[in-house]
Amino acid sequence: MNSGIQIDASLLMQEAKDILQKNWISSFTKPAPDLYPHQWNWDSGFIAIGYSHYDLDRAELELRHLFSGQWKNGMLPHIIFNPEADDNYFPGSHFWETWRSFDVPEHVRTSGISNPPVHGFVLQKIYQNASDKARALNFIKEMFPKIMEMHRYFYRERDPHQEGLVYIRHPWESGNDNSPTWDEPLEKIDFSKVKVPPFTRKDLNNSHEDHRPTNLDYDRYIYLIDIFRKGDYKEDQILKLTPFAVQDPLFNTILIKSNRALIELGALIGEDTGELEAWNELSIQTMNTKLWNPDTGMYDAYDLVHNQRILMEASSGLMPLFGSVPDQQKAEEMYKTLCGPAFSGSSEQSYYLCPSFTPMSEKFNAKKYWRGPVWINMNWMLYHGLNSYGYRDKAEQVRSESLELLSHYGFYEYFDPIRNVATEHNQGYGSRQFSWSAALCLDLLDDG
Ligand code: 2M8
Repeated sequence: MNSGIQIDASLLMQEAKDILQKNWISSFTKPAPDLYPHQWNWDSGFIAIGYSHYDLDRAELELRHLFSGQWKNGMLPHIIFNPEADDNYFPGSHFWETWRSFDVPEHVRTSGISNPPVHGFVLQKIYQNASDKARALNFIKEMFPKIMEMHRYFYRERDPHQEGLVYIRHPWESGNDNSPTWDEPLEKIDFSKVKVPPFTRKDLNNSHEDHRPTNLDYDRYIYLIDIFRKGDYKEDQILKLTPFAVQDPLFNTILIKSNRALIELGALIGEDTGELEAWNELSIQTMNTKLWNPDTGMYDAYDLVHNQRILMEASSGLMPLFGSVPDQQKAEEMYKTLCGPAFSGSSEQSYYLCPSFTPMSEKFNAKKYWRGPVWINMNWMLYHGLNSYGYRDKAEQVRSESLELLSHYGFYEYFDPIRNVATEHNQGYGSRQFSWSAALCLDLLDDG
């Protein structure tokens, strides 16, 4: 380990498996014991990667249960509700009024938005880790068409200019829910002119308010859901009504990475992959022409409603490394950004890699959710991205610091990036026993 910290890998592995077992409820895994009582879309993808190291059954069940909530138009919702816990989380299934859409599945309750499409590369990971390749191949055959339908949905319904970049229509779709990246478009909503339906938050029953979004953030989240309800979940209607439609470099990177994985898996099972190749060519090209920012050495986001770039100061602007989007020259610029003061700090103030938002910004908050803390899933993607461009030492630093955080402070949802504060505080933030921290720990340990 670069840090010189000794890690007991077998103990960590056992703890990680215990957490997944604790959060498992009959056919899927909750992200956390209390705060998140349902099945979450991208969480389950990362969780399945963890299971694939020791329990192929569970990995398969996790994805199967997730896709039982897929809509008829291909959309995979960000939450598949657990009917037994519907009262424990807001917004619960009824609030979404998804019955307004003809596309909802018959017997499964879901939310009405999606999440980063991790499932293509997750499926590939499951195949790579499986000892029973014949069985894993059958699972690829089962999942491939469902994942393809989801990708078709994104390129058909969320790419109005047919430029290969899909938009998110709610911050929760990004997975980086409370990132300051979304502030600019959200601040344009004038609440003296619009009405937010009444609601009561429940997240603060299970988490510290300093670590969670503000009430104003929730007003914005709920206002957007009301627009989806008014638009009957029809994408063209919603696009006319919504103040929020953003092309996010992380979301598009994940789509590209999954396209690439499906191209390789498709070859294994004899599927035609021409559609995937055409999508990827256009997506990569437009990421580089429309979102690349040579001044920052990162990829920006783009606000489609107000037709303007959003200057990226979040680590998601570095994630295109994970999707092999930049050429080597751009990758070198990104590497310098990562190693510079914005994300690595200085000798006086050093950070755990990688803060989710640059501590140099006044919007940085070391404790609050996606506004600064280190997240294990983001580190996992960064680790793989750096490795693929040959930045092996930096990749190893990201891997070892992630394991250091987990073994030192526990399997928290997120961590303070400022080293001396983290040490003093001696724990992480958000929920304890967080499933994707445990699952990806297993994968990072396996790469050691
Ligand atoms: C967080 O998001 C949910 C809403 O979907 C919440 O705050 O209640 C995010 O960290 C998201 O990325 C994650 O998928 C979810 C469950 O872990 O929690």
